Amino acid sequence: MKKICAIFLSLMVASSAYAEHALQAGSLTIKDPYARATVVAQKSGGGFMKIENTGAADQLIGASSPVAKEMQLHIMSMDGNVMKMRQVQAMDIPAKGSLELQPGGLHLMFIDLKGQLKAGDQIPVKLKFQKAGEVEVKFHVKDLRPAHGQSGHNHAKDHQ
Ligand SMILES: [Cu+2]
Repeated sequence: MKKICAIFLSLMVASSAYAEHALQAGSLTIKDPYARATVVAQKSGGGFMKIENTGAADQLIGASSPVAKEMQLHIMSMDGNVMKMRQVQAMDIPAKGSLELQPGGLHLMFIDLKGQLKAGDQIPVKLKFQKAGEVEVKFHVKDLRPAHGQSGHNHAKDHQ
């Protein structure tokens, strides 16, 4: 009996840890948008999500949020041994495919944050798609440890 309880409990924990929120916009489903919590005085931060597409190809072309002066689309890649990021004008969402923004890869960048992003906060972000138009989603702020092996990458520092 004890064992069954333990299993049940671990299932509950697992399911709440993975509880996703999602938002539908036409043929696009925006899944689990979240932002990395920032430290005091940090002026920029990263935003991530997964976008699934059941229809024709679309593009993510911009984003804005009242918490930041500006938001940019960024891509991160290795240049030799150095992790670098640069701005891109659009991110492709293939027809009947998906686009994933995640630490170490494509991401949204909050530039000139007006305040600290604290774990548990929900921040409104307006996403702009080429075809689906503007969609407002809530990014959940999460306290993330530095991604494995990427301790050298520091958004705050990179953008100074
Ligand atoms: Cu960035």
